[in-house]
Amino acid sequence: MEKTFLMVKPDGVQRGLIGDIVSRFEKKGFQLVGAKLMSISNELAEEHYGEHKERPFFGELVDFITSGPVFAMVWQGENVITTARGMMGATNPKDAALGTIRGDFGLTVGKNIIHGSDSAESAVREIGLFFKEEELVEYSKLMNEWVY
Ligand code: IDP
Repeated sequence: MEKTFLMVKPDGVQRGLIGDIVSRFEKKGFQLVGAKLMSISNELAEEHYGEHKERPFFGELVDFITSGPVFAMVWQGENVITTARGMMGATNPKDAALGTIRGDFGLTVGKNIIHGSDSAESAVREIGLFFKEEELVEYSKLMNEWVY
């Protein structure tokens, strides 16, 4: 089953949005297979956002993502990577549709509440960066027979 890495960023944690965000993915029918509240080191932040190293906002991005705890998660389900991106909304909350997480809760691109892997390759890479194999839980969920 497809898996993706999702993370409530420090602004979402501080604003008390973890519960709402988890609830949206649960209600959609996805299955949580790993989760933890954690601090991100500078080293991990630079690795995670490596593709943006040359961008002018890179320093700001690393400072922000290390500024407070994040809630890191792994979710699984059919098409979870693309569907979760849709549920998050556009990168800049001002362009994100209402009903999406960024559209409902955010105002600026620098504080856009949530991160989600953008491809199968990113999902594998990011899950590996944030979680050890033994932190992911394989279990069958009774709900699934009413989802699929
Ligand atoms: P994504 O998070 O929707 O995949 P990316 O383009 O991969 O978007 O950018 C990563 C993160 O970098 C964004 O979520 C946002 O927090 C931040 N970011 C993107 N563009 C800007 C900018 O112009 N200024 C400040 N932060 C930015």
